[in-house]
Amino acid sequence: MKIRKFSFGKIVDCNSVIKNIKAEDGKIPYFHNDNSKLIFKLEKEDLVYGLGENIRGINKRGWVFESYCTDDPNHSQDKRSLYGAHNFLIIHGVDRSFGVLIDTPSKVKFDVGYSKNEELYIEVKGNNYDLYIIDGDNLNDISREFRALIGESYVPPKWAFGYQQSRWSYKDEEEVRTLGDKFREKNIPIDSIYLDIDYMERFKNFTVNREAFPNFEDMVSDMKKDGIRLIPIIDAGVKIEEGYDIYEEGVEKGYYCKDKDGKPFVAAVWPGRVHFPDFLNSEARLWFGKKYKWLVDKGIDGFWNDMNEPAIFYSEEGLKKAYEKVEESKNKNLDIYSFFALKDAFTGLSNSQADYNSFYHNMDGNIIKHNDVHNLFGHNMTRSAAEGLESIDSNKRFLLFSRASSIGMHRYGGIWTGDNTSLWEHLEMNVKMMPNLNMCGYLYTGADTGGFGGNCTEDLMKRWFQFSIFTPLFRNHSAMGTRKQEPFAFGEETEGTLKKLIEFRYGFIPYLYSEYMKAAINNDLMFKPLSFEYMDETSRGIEDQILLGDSLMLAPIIKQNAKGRYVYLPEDMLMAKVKSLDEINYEVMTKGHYYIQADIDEFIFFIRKDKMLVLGDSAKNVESIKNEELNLIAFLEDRANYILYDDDGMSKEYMKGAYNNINIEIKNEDGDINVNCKVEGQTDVKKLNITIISKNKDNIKKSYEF
Ligand code: MIG
Repeated sequence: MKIRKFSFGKIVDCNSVIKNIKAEDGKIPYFHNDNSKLIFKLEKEDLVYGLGENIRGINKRGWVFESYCTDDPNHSQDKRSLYGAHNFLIIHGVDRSFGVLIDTPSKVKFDVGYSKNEELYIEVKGNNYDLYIIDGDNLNDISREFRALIGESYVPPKWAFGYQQSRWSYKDEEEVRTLGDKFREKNIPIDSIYLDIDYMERFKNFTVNREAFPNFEDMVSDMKKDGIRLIPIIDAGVKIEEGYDIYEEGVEKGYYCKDKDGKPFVAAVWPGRVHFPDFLNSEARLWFGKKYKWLVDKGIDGFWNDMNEPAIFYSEEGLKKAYEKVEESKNKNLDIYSFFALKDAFTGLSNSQADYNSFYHNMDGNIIKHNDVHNLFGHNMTRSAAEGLESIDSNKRFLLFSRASSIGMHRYGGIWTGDNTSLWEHLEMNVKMMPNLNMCGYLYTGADTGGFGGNCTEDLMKRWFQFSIFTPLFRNHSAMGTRKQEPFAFGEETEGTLKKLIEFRYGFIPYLYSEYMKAAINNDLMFKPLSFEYMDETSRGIEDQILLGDSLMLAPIIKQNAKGRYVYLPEDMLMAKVKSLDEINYEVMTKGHYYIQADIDEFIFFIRKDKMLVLGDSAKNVESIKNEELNLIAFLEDRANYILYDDDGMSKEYMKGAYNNINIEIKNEDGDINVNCKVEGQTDVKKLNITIISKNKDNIKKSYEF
């Protein structure tokens, strides 16, 4: 048995796993347990992976984390929680490795060698959880088993792999249209532009501010004709306003979370006072989900769900107490304690435990205090959207991603990694987070490129682009009041570089999409730590180089003013040094340690031994990419194999096998190079231009026609 389950208490089904595994009695393997506390003795060499969206390294050792969906824009290393609650770990020892899922809706503490260096200590608040232990032959196997347990990852439409431009906010129709035109005039590829909260009428979900967007529908359709989709934001709070149909309907039907007296709970967020739809109630969830139709009918194909931790600026109760504190403090000589108590009465208003303890869900008849199921809220908001969209068009892939999440939400949508800042550390965090997000099922994910808060510099923007061109969600987003960071916001020279990087991204989509889809279908990782493929000690310790898909190793430059970087090659590899899609220099490198130069307008990545990369052309958007001719670069020693996946990119027919695979095999048989391609299904590809690069040999060019 690869997966074993043990149950403790348990109040609700978290919707995280899709397999029904019988809980065992008896001793838990690996752990010493004492009710809600699990203790595992760490060996010096053990690595601990997982915890999805989180601060610090790929290896989580040396810090304490708390799974508790939190709206905190300061993603600094001293924090314990971000927006997601991803309670999955892989412990990777020298002679034994295993996975652990703590399936619970409440707060979990993961002390990964923080209190005691050699101890992993897990504590579940409330002591209600299912513990799953996942064994496997190796790390890939463990990860795959776990992913099979939690179900297949969400698949977005193919256009969602294009470049996406966002800002809080492009505030009116003219600004949005002008922005789109600018990309087209400058021939910078783009697939979508985001609409942040100001497109709504006074921040009400499923409304449009008609003063700013008088011809919303025309704008959506004109821009879509030009290959640019508009992606509106949806927030978790529903504004309390007489005459607003959604507010009124929800109250009438009893679909909002309730306070202790059974009245709809009042919180305050952007629009001022709001109610929270009870996403944990199946009727309320479907009700809200179906509201997305209002925008779908206006031509909208994608959404981002925000503030669904849920974020609470303040509650009536909290504000009342703060005012009382003011009254009490008036005319007093405030000393260090009383002054800070006064200040904290306000700074502590947001996202307070008191508020999370003061409202209730009706989980299909079961009344539960919010804080006991806190981590399921964002998950179920996005599930609501996915179920609603499914009811609107069951065969269409919509773009959908969320800020808050927990294990299992990856079946409904992706996530973005929230309000980061324009800091080099946050680029580094973006790199390190990718493998752990993938392990927890989140494949469609990426960070706010360039940083959300703070002011981005030109060099950070370039380096960040050089990494984000590899992440499925490639979105440039920034906050109100910060320096503008569209590709043309910095001046011509930077614009030229960013444009080339976006063009590279479009050329990279055949490989990226192929790897994404195979990872989704086979429950594999797209981004992996080196240790998943290389067993040597050095590889186990590397955190700033990661594998992408079957063929590549990335080594992004993430330090300011760096003219290059150190790279470790666990085996011979083919380095690609890129200036643009048409200017890539390949060089075979022997295994070992290097310092590689790559100035600010260049980046590097590596093709692994006996592996290949497929590149296409750039285009103005994904749907206009013609993949009739593709370039294939192979680093060949003996024999290389690659499966190039493709499908219609818009429907769910791939689930029924409607996709095409080109099975490419290149063999070196005593100096004779043989290329073989087998096509499954119908491919648009007519020709492969193949470059075969081997150590100490001249490059060989071949073409293969279908
Ligand atoms: O922080 O809607 O993370 O992407 O631009 C304010 C405004 C609320 C938080 C999201 C951010 C978005 C912003 N929202």
